[in-house]
Amino acid sequence: MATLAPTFPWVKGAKDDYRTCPVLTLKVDMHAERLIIANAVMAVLTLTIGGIAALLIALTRWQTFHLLDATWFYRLLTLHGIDMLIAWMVFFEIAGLHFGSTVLLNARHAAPKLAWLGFILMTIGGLTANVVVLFDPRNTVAYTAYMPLKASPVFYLSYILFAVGALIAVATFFINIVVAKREKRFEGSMPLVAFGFMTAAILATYTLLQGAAAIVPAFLWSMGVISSFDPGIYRNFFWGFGHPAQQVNLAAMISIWYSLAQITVGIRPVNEKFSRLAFVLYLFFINLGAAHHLLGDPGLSFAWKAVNTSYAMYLAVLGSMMHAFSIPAAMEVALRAKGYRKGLFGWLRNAPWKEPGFSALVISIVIFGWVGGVTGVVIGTEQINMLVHNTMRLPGHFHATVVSGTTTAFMGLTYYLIPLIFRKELKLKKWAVWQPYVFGGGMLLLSLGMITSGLQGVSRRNWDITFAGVVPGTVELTLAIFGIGAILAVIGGIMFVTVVFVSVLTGPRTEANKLLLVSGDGNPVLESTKLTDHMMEDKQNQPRGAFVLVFAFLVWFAVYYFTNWWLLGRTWFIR
Ligand code: HEM
Ligand SMILES: [Cu+2]
Repeated sequence: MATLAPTFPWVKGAKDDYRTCPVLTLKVDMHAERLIIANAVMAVLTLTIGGIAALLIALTRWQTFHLLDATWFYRLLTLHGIDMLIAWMVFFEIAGLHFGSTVLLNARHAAPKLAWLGFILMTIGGLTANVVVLFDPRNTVAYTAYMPLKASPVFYLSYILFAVGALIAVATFFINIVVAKREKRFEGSMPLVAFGFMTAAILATYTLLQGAAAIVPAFLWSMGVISSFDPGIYRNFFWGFGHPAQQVNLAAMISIWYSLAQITVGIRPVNEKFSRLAFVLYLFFINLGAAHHLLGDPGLSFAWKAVNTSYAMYLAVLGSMMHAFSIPAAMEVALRAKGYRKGLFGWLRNAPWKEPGFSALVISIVIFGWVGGVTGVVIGTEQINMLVHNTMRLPGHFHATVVSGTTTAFMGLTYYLIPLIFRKELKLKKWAVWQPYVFGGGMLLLSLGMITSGLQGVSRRNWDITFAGVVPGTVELTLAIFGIGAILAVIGGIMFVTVVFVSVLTGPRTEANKLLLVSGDGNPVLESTKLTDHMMEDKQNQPRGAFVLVFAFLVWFAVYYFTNWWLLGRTWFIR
């Protein structure tokens, strides 16, 4: 970064266009700052609405309470899917893209007007979707809106507005990168975290275009302009959007893993090329995964399904495993370099467990990989999918990935955005220390409860499971585990939202003066633990513990995978 121009080209004389963050020692463009704040606020707001719906639908699926009637259950299920999976995730990611293409590159926001247009369209689209789902009974179609379920035209229009807004915002990411390169804000390849966000942005672009190919015809059909549209084609395009959208979440989450590991233990990636390659694998292979949503569909051949959901698809899984080794390994090296070298896991015992960014990171990695990743590969395998299709194992899987994994990581990062970008002191620090544990612990119970209920045949998206007669006692138990987990997770969610809003809405604006929130000696960690090449290569600092953990993971993976084949074998008795 030595040859950087001293100031932004356009700020000559104008003082209020950027500030220099004393902690990151990076320039923060004020347009970018306001955009990040606006998107983050909308993200937390939609998370709050989605969370209220979460509690109510969870207390309905927990058969002992069975709180809502059918209409309200499906209405709030729809709302929950939209606000959580679409609004909370995408608003937060757009905030991340604005951050990654400006602050991280020490560059300006080159297209703020366009970015605001994107934000406004997303906000109108998101709020409209909420209103029409709550007040128009035609729109209880779940967030997937599978044809031939017919929602009102405004429902589809709200999706289109949101998606166009998101596309515009993503376009500004690319504009920023090109301008930053031209203005020589960075040299050579961009920093790893920004590179990860770029992966997310590329995925987002074709994801949103495929979404349009599903939603636009559905919109026309709902208005009566076209008389029919093949539900199979709709599903194909819908998942061409819905599945890669999860990979946008994944790429964003992993970029945030690298940031949190850098912030909290000062890592340096053990091998940057290796990490970049892992991101590139997503770009090329993850789209194939979309086919795993169609495994129960008629009309597609076995061979088509099997090819698309395995082989090349596993190259994308390989990408995740590369990151899942590379980050813990880098954390181990960094902590060993600080002197925590005792035994295999001394580094882990001495890690900053009270720092919310660190605990959120570890919880996110562990539940994402050990629960979400492993169950996902099983669900996505053509043959064993038959054991699982449309049971509670599905939401069990993705509450481990997109919630315990992505949402926890986003929450962890938010704690640092408050001092660095909102420029507010973090309030209720004790709550923040506990929050990742309460949320993560609750989510783990919820996922395991859903997975074990699904194993016994409880279906997903089902208002009442008693219609078929008796419910076995073990289902009552697993649903209770799920329900208790849900309550804990909601408490964790309330803690998060409270910390954010109390911090942001009270107290004066102040420049941050340190990076760590609760642990550490107040020195910016990035400075105090700059890892030298010598430290990285020191034999004593090699990541032996992380290696053992990864090996244990692979064993668990194999056990779970083959157990499912064994279970499948037991469903037929061939004599
Ligand atoms: C306190 C936190 C949460 C709780 C208690 C919770 C609970 C639930 C429950 C009970 C269901 C219905 C399952 C079924 O009947 O099939 C559900 C569905 C779902 N949840 Fe969550 N959830 C939480 C957070 C989240 C978050 C943060 C996301 C996304 C980032 C998310 C994404 C989804 C999705 C996509 C569905 C499927 C909706 C559908 O089938 O249409 N959830 N959740
Ligand atoms: Cu998928």
